Amino acid sequence: MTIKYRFPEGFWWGSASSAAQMEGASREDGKGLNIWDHWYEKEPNRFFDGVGPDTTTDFYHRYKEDIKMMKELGHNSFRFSISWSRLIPGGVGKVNEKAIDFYNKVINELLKNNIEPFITLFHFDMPLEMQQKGGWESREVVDAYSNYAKICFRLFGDRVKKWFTFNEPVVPVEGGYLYDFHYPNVVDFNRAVQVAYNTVIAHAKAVEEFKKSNIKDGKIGIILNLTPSYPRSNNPADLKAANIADLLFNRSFLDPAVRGEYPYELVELIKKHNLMPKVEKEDKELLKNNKIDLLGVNYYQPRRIKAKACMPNPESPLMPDNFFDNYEMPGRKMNPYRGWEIYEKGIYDIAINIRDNYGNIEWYVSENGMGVQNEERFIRNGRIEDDYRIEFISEHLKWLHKGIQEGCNVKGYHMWTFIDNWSWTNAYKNRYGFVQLDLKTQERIIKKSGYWIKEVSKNNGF
Ligand code: BGP
Repeated sequence: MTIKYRFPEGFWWGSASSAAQMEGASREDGKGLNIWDHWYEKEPNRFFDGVGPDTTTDFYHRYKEDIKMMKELGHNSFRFSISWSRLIPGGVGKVNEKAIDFYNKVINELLKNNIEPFITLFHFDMPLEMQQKGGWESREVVDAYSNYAKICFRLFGDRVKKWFTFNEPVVPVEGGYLYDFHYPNVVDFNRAVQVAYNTVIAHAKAVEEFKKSNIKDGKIGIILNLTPSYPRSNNPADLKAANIADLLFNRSFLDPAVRGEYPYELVELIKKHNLMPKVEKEDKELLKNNKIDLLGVNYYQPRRIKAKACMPNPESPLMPDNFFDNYEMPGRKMNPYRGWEIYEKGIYDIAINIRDNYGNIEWYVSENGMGVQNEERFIRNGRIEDDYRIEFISEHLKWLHKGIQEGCNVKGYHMWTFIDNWSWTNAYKNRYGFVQLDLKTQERIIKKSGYWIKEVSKNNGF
C-alpha cells in the first residue's frame, strides 16, 4: 500500500469515551449517584427509547475484553474519564476502595497492552450531592472538585501522564442552564455565566494541583469542543454576529485555558448585558499562573452564523441567540441522523487558528466522529460495512495532515468512539463505534472502519 498521508512519528491513534457512557454498574460497589442517574430516575421519558445510564457498554465488567479489542484496532492511546461519584461517593469525604481498585486495573491493563491512558476528570457527570449544593454555581463544589483532582493525581499519577480537567465544559453550561438538554434544566443566562466562570476556576485550580503534584513527565490540559464560527457573508453585521458566537462558545474557555485570561471583548459584552458573575480577587492571578500544557479539541461540526433577522421577544429570557441567528448554508453536507453539518476543512481552520493565535500550543484531535442511526441495515456477512465512516475519518485526516504540513503542532487523532455507547439523552439512537454493540447480548463485533483504522495506525498514515 502506498502511503499518501503520513503522520509524524509517535502520532497518537486511539479513541475517547467517558465514565457515564460506558462503565455501567451505576449502582454497584459503592458508586454514588450522579445527575444522570438521578435525572433518568425522575424523567426516563427524556431519554431515547427510555434507555438510561445503568448498564451502557458494561465496561466496568468487560474492560479486559474491551482493551484487548482496542489493541486489535491499533490503539496506542485511549482517553476515558474517572467517575467522580464512583471514586468519592457524594463528591467529598471517603474515597471508595473498590473504585480505586477498578481504575488501577483499567490503567494497568492498558499499559500492559501498550495503550497509553489519558484521563479526563470531569465528563458531564456531576455527583448528585454536589449538584444539590449548587453544582458549578457553588464555590464549595469548585473546591470539592479541586480536592478530587488532587486525589486522582496522587492515586494514578505514577502511571498516567496525560490529564484533562474537563471534557467540553461549555456543554453543561448550554445543556443545563440555557437549552434544556442536561439536568438541572435551568434556562437562565446569568446563572449560565456563573457556571461557566466557576468551571474555568475549577479547571485552573486543578491545573494548580497538578503542578504541585510533580507528576514526572506529566501534562495537563483541557478538552474543548471548538466550533469555528463562519459568518454567512462579509457584511459587517454578519461578521459581528459570528464574532459574538465565537466569543461565547469558543473563546470563553479557550482563552482562559491557553492564554490565562478572558478576551476583553467577551468581558465587555457580559458587562453590557448585566451578566457579570461573582468573582474573587485572587481569580485573575490563578488563571494567569495556570495555563495548560496540552489542548484536546473535539470537532464534530462548524457553526454558521448570520446577523439576527428579527427582534427577540422582549418578554422571553435573554439567550445567546439574541445576538445572532444560526445560518443554514445552502448545499451544506449533513449527517442527517445527528443533525450536524459535516465540514472537514473546519479541522484545518482550527489548526491554523491555534498555530497563529494560541502560540502553536501542543494539541490533538480528542474527538471526531459520526453517529449513524440503524446501522444494522449495513450488515453484510455479519459485520457493519460503514464506508461512510471511513470516508468521514479520511477526509478529516487529510485536512489535519495539511495543517501539520503547514507547521501546526498536532500530536494525535482520537475518534469518538471505540464502541457504540450511550449518548446522554440520545441513548443508543446514533452509533459511533469502531465496534458494534448488540444491546441485548452485549456482543461486540468490529465494523469495517475498525479494520481500516487498524491499518492506518499500523502504517501511521494512509
Ligand atoms: C461530545 C461528547 C461525548 C459524545 C459526543 C457525541 O460532545 O464529549 O460525550 O457523546 O459528543 O455526541 P452525542 O452523543 O450527543 O451524539
